[in-house]
Amino acid sequence: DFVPIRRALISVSDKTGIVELCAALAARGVALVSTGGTSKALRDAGLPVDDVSDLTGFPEMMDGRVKTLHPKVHGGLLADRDVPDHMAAMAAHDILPIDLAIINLYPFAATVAKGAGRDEIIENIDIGGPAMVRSAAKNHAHVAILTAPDQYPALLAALDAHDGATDLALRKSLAAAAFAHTAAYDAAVSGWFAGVDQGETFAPLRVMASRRAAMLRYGENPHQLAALYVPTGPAARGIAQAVQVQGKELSYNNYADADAALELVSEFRDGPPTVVIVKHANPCGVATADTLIDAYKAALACDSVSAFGGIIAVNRPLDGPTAEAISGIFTEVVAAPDADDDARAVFAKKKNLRLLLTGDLPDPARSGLTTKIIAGGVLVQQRDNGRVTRDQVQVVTKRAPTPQEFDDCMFAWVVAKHVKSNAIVYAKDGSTAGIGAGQMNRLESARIAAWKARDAAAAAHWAHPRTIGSAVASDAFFPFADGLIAAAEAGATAVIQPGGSIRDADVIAAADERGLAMVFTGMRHFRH
Ligand code: 93A
Repeated sequence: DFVPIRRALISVSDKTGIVELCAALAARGVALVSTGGTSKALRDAGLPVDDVSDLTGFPEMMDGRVKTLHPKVHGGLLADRDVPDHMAAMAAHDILPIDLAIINLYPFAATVAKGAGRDEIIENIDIGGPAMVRSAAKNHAHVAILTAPDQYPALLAALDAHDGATDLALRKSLAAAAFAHTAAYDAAVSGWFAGVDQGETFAPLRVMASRRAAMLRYGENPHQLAALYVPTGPAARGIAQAVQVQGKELSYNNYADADAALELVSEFRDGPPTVVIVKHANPCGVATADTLIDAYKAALACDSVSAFGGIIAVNRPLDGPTAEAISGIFTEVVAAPDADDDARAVFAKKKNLRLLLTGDLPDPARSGLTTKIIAGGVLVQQRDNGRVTRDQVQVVTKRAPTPQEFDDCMFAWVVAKHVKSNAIVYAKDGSTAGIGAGQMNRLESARIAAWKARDAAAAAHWAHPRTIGSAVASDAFFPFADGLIAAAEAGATAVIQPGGSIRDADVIAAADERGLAMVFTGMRHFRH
């Protein structure tokens, strides 16, 4: 089961850690054979290395398209050392055994992601690399295959443990990772071919490679197994890439809710300090203010009952006072671009609270795909990066919104995009006043949101619910006037909605009768 490493073939595009690894191998007396750019990197570092072209007797040719596709390479990787016939073939053709292959592939996904032209993308389809990866992985009984820098330490540890040899269990797990790597690679290539003619970038599919999977404690419920898969492409940035600074292990639901919170707060990436509190994938309070702590207080006031055990995302580095305020109630997760020392010290006292640092917030307008598994298939769509600017909305009532109403309309509209349909969001002075989520009809969402606003007012000892004088957003058109009338009865004075119902005239008339100002966006934001 133990294979001493005598000769390694190295051909890597991502040269991270390669010099250090090869230095360690050379120190153990391993002979190094390598392709052009990799050879140069090793030689520049003062390591002894043979060129693959000396091994094959052929120069690297055709712009590198043909450099390792040769029996001396594949024979050395594929020969079954236990089969006399294979050994005889090696001897007859002067083929040297290769015990270790270190290969990573041309950066196809990154080339697509950076917006390269067709020719450059095609040149970045690696052929020789995957062939070697597959040869070595197939022959894992005798050959170890490394396909990612994060695997290098495990190899060196095995060599230390087994007197310069690899063990079968390691080689087998590396082979599994290797085939996952080539499968993901080919999926990215085929996705590009499938999408390119429609002018679509399917690179964001960045198919998941299983070596980047992490098992979670369990799924949505304890009887469900679950894992987090992280795309291997370089462009990925989201909650899955956040750095956890402290706290318990993140659960499946934590990830889902933190994602919802981060996606929503990112909409305010370039806006004033903003805080989002999420429960069960829906925001229960969102607010903007001059300071983060004021934004937190306003967001909390929207629905302080639901905020218990909430997931919070903010669009500014966390400061001590805000962290202190957040610590006032039980909070599961806080996601922030960064946190200062004071904030970290405050949270350090809350051992269970997970603090996630995201770095710069993701671009809310970025393209990408979202998927939903249905029985027997997968639905794939472009992510909802639709945005409406002020000059794109159309006033449809006699009265136009006041500047404050307009601000609140735009704010409520962005929040509504992140609330499960049917979504109704009341907002006043840059914070949500009531959120109605996930109801099967729009009227109920409007009523629930108003009812929650009344509860919030009672809890905070306000004279009136904050829906009085608010703007209300509806994620899709009002099919009847009843939903709008319910919002007016709750005290809303301005409305933002897509429009487009066959009964728009009724809805506009109901708004005019009550002196409401209403704007149409022409864009809907269903979220299921
Ligand atoms: O163009 S290829 O498909 N043809 C080959 O024969 C080949 N052999 C290795 N690409 C090939 N490679 C790839 O070159 C490897 O997968 C690796 O990504 C890259 C390393 O090239 P260099 O050592 O010149 O930097």
